[in-house]
This record gives sequence, C-alpha cells and structure tokens, in this order.
Amino acid sequence: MEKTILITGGAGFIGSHLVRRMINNYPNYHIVNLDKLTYAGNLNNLKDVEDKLNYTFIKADIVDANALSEIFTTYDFDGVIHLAAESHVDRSITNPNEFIMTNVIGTLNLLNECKNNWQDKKDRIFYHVSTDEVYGSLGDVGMFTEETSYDPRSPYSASKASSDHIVRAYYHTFDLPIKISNCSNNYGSYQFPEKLLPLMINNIKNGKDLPVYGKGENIRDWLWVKDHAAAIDLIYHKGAIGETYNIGGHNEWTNIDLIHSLCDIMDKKLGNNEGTSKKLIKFVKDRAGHDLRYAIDASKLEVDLGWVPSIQFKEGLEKTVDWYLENTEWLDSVTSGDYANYYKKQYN
Ligand code: NAD
Ligand code: TDX
Repeated sequence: MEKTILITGGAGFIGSHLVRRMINNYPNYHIVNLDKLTYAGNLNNLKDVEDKLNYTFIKADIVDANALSEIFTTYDFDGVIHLAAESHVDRSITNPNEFIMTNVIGTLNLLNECKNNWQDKKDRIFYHVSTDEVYGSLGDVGMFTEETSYDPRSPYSASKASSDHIVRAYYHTFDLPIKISNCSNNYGSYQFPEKLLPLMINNIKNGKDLPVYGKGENIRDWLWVKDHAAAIDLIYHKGAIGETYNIGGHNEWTNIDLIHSLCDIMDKKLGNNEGTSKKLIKFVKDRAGHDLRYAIDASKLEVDLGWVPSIQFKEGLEKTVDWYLENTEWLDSVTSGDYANYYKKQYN
C-alpha cells in the first residue's frame, strides 16, 4: 500500500461519505476507520465497502489515550483526517461535558500521538475537519472568511473552536504538519435524524409535527455532503500545510423557507395533496443561544485549489429525500432504541 490513512469518525454522517470516497478513489491507500460507534456512528453506513481489501475498521474511543497509543504503535499512519466528534448543537446544550471530552480532549490525544510518532517525519498530515460555527453568528450581511475572528456561542462550537486552536498551537509550537477546514451545514444520505433535514423528512413520512425553532428565521448555508467529502480529499492532497480553508455552498436558506420547499417536495413524492405537509409545521421554543445566520466565503478554496460544488441545491434536496424514502430500513433502525427517549426530552 502506498499510504496508510487514519480517518476518525468514519462511521458517522460525513465520515462515512469520506471513507467510501477514499476507499474507492485510492485503491493503493489503506484506509483505517477509527470510531467509537456512539448513537451517531453506524457501520451500516459503510455496508457497501466493508469488505474492500484496503479497509480496516477499529472500534475505539479517542478520549482513551492508551488505546490510541496502541493503535499508533500498530500502524504507521501517513496521515490522519480527524472527524470524530459529538456534533449536535442541541445535545451540547443538555450535555456539554461529553463535547469537551471528545472534541477537545480526544483531539488533544490524537495530536499527541501524531507529535510523538512523527517526530522526524515531516511528510505527514494531521487534518482537522471543523465547522463554520466557530466564527459565531452573522447579522444580515457579510460572510465568514478564514480571517474572521472566532466567536463560538454554543458548547458544541466552543469545543470545536478550542480544538481548532489546539491544532494550530501544535503547528506553531511543535511544527506538526496540520491543515484545517471549516464547513457549513451538510445535507445528504446517512445523516442521523436529529439534524434538521432528516428529522423533518422522517416526521413528514410519519405524519408527525415539524418542530421549527423560534420563528424559523435563522439562516444556514447548505452544502451537499459528497461535495464536502470531495473538498476534504482535495485539501488533504493539495492544500498547504498550516492553512485553513472555508468550505460552503453559497446556498443560504431561512429554516422556514427550506422546510416549505421540503414539504412541497415530500407532498409530490408521497402523492399527497398540495399543502398537506406544511400543515404539520409547529413553531416551538427557540434553541438557547440560537445563532442567527451562517454564510461561508469559500473563495480561497475555489481560487487556490479549484474546488466547486458539483450539484445544485434543488437536485441535491430531491436526491436526499429519495434516499430517505428508499432506505426505510436504515431510517427505522436508527430511530429505534433510544431515539424515542431523545425525541421526547428534546421536543415535549
Ligand atoms: P456525526 O455525529 O454524524 O458523526 C460523528 C462520528 O464520530 C460518529 O460515527 C461517532 O460514533 C464518532 N465519535 C463520536 N465520539 C467519538 C469518540 N470519543 N471516539 C471515536 N469516535 C467518536 O457527525 P458529522 O455530522 O458526520 O460530523 C463529522 C465532523 O464534521 C465533526 O467533527 C463535525 O464537527 C464536523 N462538521 C459537521 C458538519 C455538519 O453539517 N454535519 C459541518 C461542518 C463540520
Ligand atoms: O428540530 C429542529 N428544528 C429547527 O428549527 C432542529 C433539529 C433544528 N432546527 C433549526 C436549528 C438551526 O437553525 O435548524 C437549523 C439547523 O439545525 P441543525 O440541523 O441542528 O444544524 P446546526 O445547529 O446549524 O449545526 C449543523 O451545522 C454545522 C451541524 O449539526 C454541526 O455539526 C455543524 O458543525
């Protein structure tokens, strides 16, 4: 094998798309997927590639420094692409500690392993996959650039901001070869239905209320998950060491407009009368500290590395709806177990 690459969080939403892409596009790379398999990690996300010869899965917790140390003794990684994280803002409000442990301490543990094992090997890469939420909340105008000051407001974004800072500190202090990207909201297949789009799709399918926080006026900038995976692949291979790249789709929607569009698509796909799904919309208590608007300026990635999103939003949204309607077994399995308890606590 030409290279051995560790991908953390590869059983999650974005991670599974990245793992699949790397296994298929680089048959000469050995892709090692390390994941704790929390509620959000699911090996069914990778069923189609699990038997590939260039793939290994390891169940491990990045908070467990000893386990990481053993793994780094077994494998000589050429690169690490780090996605493992607690990722849902609402859960960070009810249980912040877990976010600090995984997102901050877990990242620190990985950095220490890379630092200790790569001392005289400068051709290695530690790539931290992060979020636009580290930049805080925008008003009506402007966009986040790579120079925007950090201003995280939720325990989730504070934990990601903290880990970004520690990654940069290891670059400046220890010369560790790092890269960081900060991406906007992803949508697509295999996303756990606690996040806005799959949650709404699942609820429409089951005739349940569509809980819209506040007045639905908050704005998010949506990017197809496969375009995010393509950007990570590009940055990993072509991005400069020590640099940060913003990734986003130039695709801003208020939540309520997005939900209206989704309702129209769902009515068509389900053969409902026009307006049926919109009747399920229920305005509920706002999220605490709810960031008003995110918008990414991705021009550095576009100009320096030639990245462009591959798909228009309308097409991506239709494909996404089709996927969730076709993959009922996947949806039913991830919404069984503890999901009902989570849902009850969050929305009732
Ligand atoms: P996800 O919640 O779907 O997946 C996270 C994965 O990490 C899961 O497979 C989980 O089992 C694993 N994990 C959690 N804690 C772990 C631990 N202690 N040790 C090992 N594995 C652990 O998340 P996602 O939406 O795929 O996000 C992936 C990464 O991308 C995160 O770092 C997130 O901050 C970042 N990100 C997400 C988005 C988005 O819109 N979803 C946007 C920008 C950046
Ligand atoms: O039931 C809901 N009702 C609602 O109105 C849910 C779950 C969300 N919302 C709103 C809150 C946000 O304004 O929809 C918007 C999107 O919410 P989420 O899907 O929870 O995403 P967000 O909080 O924007 O964060 C996401 O994007 C950045 C990911 O979860 C993060 O991991 C990523 O870093």
